Amino acid sequence: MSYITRPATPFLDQRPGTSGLRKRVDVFQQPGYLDNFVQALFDVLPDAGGKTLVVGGDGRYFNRVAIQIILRMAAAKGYARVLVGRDGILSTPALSAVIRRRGASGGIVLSASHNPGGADGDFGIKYNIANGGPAPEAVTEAIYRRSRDISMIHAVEAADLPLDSLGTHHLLHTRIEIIDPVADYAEVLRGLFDFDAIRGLFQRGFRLRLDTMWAVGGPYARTLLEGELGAPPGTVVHGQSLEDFGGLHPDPNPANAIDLIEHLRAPDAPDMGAATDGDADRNMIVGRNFVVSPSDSLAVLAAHATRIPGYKAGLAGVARSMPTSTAIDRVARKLGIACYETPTGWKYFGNLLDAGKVTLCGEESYGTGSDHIREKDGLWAVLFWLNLIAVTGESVESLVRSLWREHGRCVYSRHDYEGIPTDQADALMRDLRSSLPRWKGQVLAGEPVIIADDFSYTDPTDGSTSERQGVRIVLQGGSRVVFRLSGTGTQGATLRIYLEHHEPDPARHDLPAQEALAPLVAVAEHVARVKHWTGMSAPSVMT
Ligand code: VG1
Ligand code: CO
Repeated sequence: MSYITRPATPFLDQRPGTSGLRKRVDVFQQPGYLDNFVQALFDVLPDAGGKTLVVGGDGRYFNRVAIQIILRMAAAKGYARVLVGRDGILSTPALSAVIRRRGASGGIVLSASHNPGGADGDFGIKYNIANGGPAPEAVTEAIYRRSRDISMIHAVEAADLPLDSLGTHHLLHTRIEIIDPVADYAEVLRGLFDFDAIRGLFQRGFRLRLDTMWAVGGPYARTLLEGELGAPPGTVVHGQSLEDFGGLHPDPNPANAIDLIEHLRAPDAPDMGAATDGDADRNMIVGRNFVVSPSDSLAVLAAHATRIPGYKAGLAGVARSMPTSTAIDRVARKLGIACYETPTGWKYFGNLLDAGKVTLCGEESYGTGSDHIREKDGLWAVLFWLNLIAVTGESVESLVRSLWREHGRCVYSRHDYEGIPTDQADALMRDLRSSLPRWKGQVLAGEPVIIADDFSYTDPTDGSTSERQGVRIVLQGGSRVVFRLSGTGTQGATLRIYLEHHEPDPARHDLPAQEALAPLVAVAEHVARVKHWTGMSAPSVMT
């Protein structure tokens, strides 16, 4: 075994987006593409002597190839120890848990999360720092800058390591440990929830259907729910991790988890349904014939948190991404705690969590989490709901309806326009931004516009700022339309339009969301000329 150095030519498109670098698999398969990005990462990190790195992924196509490349490069970087999930598997929340519990200096997640997998799908890579959370923008930008002038790749020359059984190997001076991908994570969850209460729920015949969408959540859910919590076998469906996620789109929303929605609509529906995404950090919660909006889910969890052992001391504060509904703000006001509004992406929650300013946080995109790790966590959310149902005896639907009764309903929807030519999407945003001064004070949908701006965020802990994080049109009554371009897609651009309307009147809580939001859809079209710029007459996906 020896060190080798190879010349490299930069790829100029390696700027990480909302959550790491995501590209089509064939882009990652270009010789040197992954190596360059990893070298850029290692070049910006300090010396690795004596340090531990964690590596794992969601098991999608190219995961195993990527891990072998990374291990050979990590050895050249000089890590003392690299921890790898067996079979190269670590869900995003599990990786975060391993980093924190084992005192690692960071970790590499191989995942394109909710993006489709397989040879024709997407691949991705993300770096997490010592707190277990996604690297902040300053780090990802430094990696990008470095990637543009990479000239050398450093690796060791060695054969592939067997990843399929627990054990220890050496690559020159680096100790490679193949670890159980579930153990550390399971231990963290055991410390938060009342497992006896959840066990009792299943003993009383409670039925859950958890759809892990052929993705990495399966092994975690089976071990904990069917193994430890006594849920009957068959509770976890689509539980085998497949490299192509069965050809489906592992995004837990009503459009992609249609099979789950149908089961929860059936006459013999289970009591609760849930789904997790490609890397198991997202969750969708469904009651009998009742889909829970992610923003409402976050608010329900916050409202009842003190009934859960891990949160019985109360919440320090909460945080949501800007486009996420204000349901959580209303709960926070009642609890007398702070509610922070951050840009989209989990990386912005890390500092708030580290500083002890917030305990729970979430996003409208089916992401919820807490200070137990530094990533959103799909199975955590499912256990939180189960624990809540076990101690309150209420159903999913009644928990959400109580929230609405108390605070009004934040009717919410996201409209995505996918696959727009990038220059047209950019033109739409440019045009919209330049029109902003025009809207303030005008009456739209019968109400004056009180805010028309481009969201910018100053981190209260380190003062770093992030600008141009989404255009907001806010009406006097609090209704909002938000526009931003996705930072996780790999083909063309995706325009996301977020719509929120607060409805205090319980008699109107059952109006279909799209109907209640129609006036705001008209506002969106009026201010952004969506049809003109996208050439599309309707969104590709509405969630
Ligand atoms: C999307 C979501 C965002 C989420 C991100 C990563 O980003 O909107 O809320 O944090 O995906 O989630 P964007 O830029 O496409 O809107 V995951 O589970 O795909 O890592
Ligand atoms: Co994900």
